[in-house]
Amino acid sequence: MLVVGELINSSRKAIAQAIADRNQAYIQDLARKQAEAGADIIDVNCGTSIGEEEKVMTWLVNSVQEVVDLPLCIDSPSAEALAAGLAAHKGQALVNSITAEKQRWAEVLPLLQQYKAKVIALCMDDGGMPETVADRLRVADKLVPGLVAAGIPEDHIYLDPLIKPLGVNSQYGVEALESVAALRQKYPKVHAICGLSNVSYGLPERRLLNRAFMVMCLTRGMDAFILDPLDMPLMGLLRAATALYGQDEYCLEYIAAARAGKIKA
Ligand code: THG
Repeated sequence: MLVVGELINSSRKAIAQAIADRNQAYIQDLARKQAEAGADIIDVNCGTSIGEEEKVMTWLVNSVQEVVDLPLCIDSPSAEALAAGLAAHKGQALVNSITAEKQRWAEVLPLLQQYKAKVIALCMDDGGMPETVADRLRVADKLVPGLVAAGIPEDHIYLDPLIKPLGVNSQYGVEALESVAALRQKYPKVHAICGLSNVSYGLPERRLLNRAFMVMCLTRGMDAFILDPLDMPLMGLLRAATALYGQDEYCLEYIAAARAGKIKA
């Protein structure tokens, strides 16, 4: 199971403030805490730093990699910011994200090739957000063969079905789950990832929905999550569900996490 720690994201007020103040200690502390809690990759996002995204992304990448020995998930709607982040990054980055939109595809693909990066591929194209399972499969049928033809190995690709808020439509959860199953069946060597918290947007006690949804996604083949690794019940469930789903040989990861006090009933 791949855990991407989501907390260094400028849509969060504390991060927007830390970026504005260039508060490196705050960013670095949050990077360390997420790594300590079990994140495999740290997401860095400065989407709200309009006009200075390249500078801010470079600063974030350098600040985080100064204190944690992990690859980063370079998360930006701006291709220039992705390029700046990749140029500063040490090791193999995860680019967040490419889509089948003509412009996005043309801007991001060369970066993947230049930096041999892994990539999150969102199941969307110029037709907009996917509505149905069939929409997502149709877009994946452009994304996966297109990326493979461009030299990106299947196991460097993380398909994101794009999770929509359950509060908007009571079928959005089940639609996402069926999408994961369909994507993994059609492309078994390609990974599936999602941002967990989208599902609970606008509803009370969001963490309950996020936790339940994580377990359900996992049993349909999701093998990577963008989440809050400091949510201890969530990480406990993640390790338990991974072991129960047969993805943790001899329950070694589960046992190690319990021994280290990182998960707790
Ligand atoms: N797919 C991909 N990338 C993504 C997402 C996705 N990146 C962004 C997002 N979704 C996942 N990351 C976050 C980061 C932080 C928060 C939620 C998702 C977060 N939100 C607070 C909340 O919802 O309460 C915001 C409020 C605040 O703290 O200020 O913390 O789906 N590929």
